[in-house]
Amino acid sequence: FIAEPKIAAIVGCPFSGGQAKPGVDRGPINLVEAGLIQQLEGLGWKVEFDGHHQFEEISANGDPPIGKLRNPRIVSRVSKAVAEAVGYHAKMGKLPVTLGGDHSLAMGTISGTLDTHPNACVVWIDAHADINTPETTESGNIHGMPMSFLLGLGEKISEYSWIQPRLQPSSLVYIGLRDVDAAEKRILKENKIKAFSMHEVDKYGIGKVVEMALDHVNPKRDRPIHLSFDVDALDPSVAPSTGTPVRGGLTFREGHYICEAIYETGLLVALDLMEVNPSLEDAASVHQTVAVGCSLVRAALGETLL
Ligand code: B3U
Ligand code: MN
Ligand code: MN
Repeated sequence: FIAEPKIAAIVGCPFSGGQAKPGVDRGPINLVEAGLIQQLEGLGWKVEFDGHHQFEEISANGDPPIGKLRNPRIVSRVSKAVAEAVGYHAKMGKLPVTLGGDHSLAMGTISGTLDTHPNACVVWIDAHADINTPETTESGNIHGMPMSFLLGLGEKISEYSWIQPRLQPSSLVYIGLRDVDAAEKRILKENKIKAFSMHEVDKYGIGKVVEMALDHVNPKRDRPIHLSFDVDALDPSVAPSTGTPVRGGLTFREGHYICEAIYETGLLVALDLMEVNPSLEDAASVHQTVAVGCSLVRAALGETLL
């Protein structure tokens, strides 16, 4: 699906409005400053990056809550801009690599992918399911809800009517879950959404889990893949600087294995790396988390040991 020579388009998204902790907007800036672009060029990719998005221009006059949703207009408008950017790069045959920023941005990235690749499936790597609806959310944080908007679940909010709910529940698979709200568990069951929690990673091993995940969403290995990686899927000992760390996560190698295995399919059409927050924890933790983030992206773009 990606034309040769392979071109990656970096979509830097300094945005934190989908959750409450400041600093996650610095994630993409730190990832690029750490040398991510040169590292990808070192793998043989042509890399396009013309600066981070300037979301400051998107405003919404105080943006009071809609129901329980916090910052609902800004989050919607930013994601819409991201959908257009990702969709454009994908149409040009490039691989959009979106650097977050919080995971609400995936409403945009996945919408953009589906504009160009309507048959794409989504592999979502996260400690959380991010599938609360406007009714079920307890936090009001929209980074905990992008999947429900993309699937068309829950109450319709007119501000979000630009999102076409085109993703089928059978086209989504999760790996890494370990902090899922009761209402989210119900939503996963009702919609028969396939999820491999850390329990399954322990039971089967990551190799088997990725194979089973792909067998579910991509049995013939012929569908484009959107990989959305929330860095909090990794154990906090591996990626400490993130807004909602949950112990018992993926090891360094398990996280990388997922990226390598998706790359090996040759079907990757879009990648998100989300929720790196360089303002959390000490300098060494920040350095470690940013380095791991760069390394996951390299793994998904073909860095191998041999
Ligand atoms: N499920 C909770 C917590 C959460 C979701 N995503 C993150 N945290 N990062 C919520 O707020 O919806
Ligand atoms: Mn997430
Ligand atoms: Mn998460």
